[in-house]
Amino acid sequence: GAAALAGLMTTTALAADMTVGFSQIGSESGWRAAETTLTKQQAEERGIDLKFADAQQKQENQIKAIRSFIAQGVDAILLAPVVATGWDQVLEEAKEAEIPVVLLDRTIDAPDDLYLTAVTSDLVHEGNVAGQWLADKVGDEQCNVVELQGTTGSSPAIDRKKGFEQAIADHDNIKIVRSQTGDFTRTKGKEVMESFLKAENGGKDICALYAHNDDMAVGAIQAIKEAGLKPGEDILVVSIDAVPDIFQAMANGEANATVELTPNMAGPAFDALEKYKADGTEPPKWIQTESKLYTQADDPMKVYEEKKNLGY
Ligand code: GZL
Repeated sequence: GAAALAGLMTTTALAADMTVGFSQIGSESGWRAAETTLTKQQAEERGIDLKFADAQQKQENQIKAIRSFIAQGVDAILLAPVVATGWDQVLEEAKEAEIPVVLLDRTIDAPDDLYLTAVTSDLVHEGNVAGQWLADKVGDEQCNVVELQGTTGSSPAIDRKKGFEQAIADHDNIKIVRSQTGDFTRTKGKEVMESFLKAENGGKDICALYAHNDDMAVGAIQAIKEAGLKPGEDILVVSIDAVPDIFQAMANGEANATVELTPNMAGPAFDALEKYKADGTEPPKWIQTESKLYTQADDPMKVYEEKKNLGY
């Protein structure tokens, strides 16, 4: 009768109107901004009520946001964890409240019963692909590398460093001579690259830059040009993310290679959450996204145009 129909309607409406709290790191890079755009688009398309909180890259703000989502009684939480440690307490509180947490694009050092799943690329593999590209490029020539690390203590900074070092381990001619964090931003990437150039004979002793993301590489390219050197030639440039601007740089001959990271982490995350909510299916603890190497040989301006339609 009418009561049953009303009940059915309510259930259907409830399932469609999942409320999800999203604790986002900030907008430190073009990639992160695209991830936010796509997450909001996906929520809109799926009729998910998204509560968005930007932490300005501060863990304490992320913890506050998670506590607020718990107080609001959201159905699920998305967390892009700025660093890998310090989450156990607040994730225990979410577990107590029976609110599933899905990690986006970074992992954490915590028991895996504290989150439903992690949607990330293989961050070690990305570093590996970057290191392997450089090894293939320089052959047996001596190559002193400077490294711009991501945010200190974040899983991408730790894993991308590890992967790169693995790839160059048996190439004695390739050496990382300077390594410092540029916090994934253009500004800091430029600043730190300026100090590397000064410290390395005006950059003449630097063969290559490995940046943990394209934004730091783009900042560094500016610094290399201001030092009177040719990025992409005098100093090879390899980085990760595959944001549009790195393809512009490749087209200009100022960058050489990048490893693609998809900004669409929310699609797999929402799929897993909807299924979990509908029938309790537990997803695997890791949902891995694909990585792909792009070089100057891959028609950079065509890729630039394609990327422009992808939330960037
Ligand atoms: C990696 C992601 C990184 C991007 C950067 O999965 O966490 O954070 O590579 C962003 O652009 O700052």
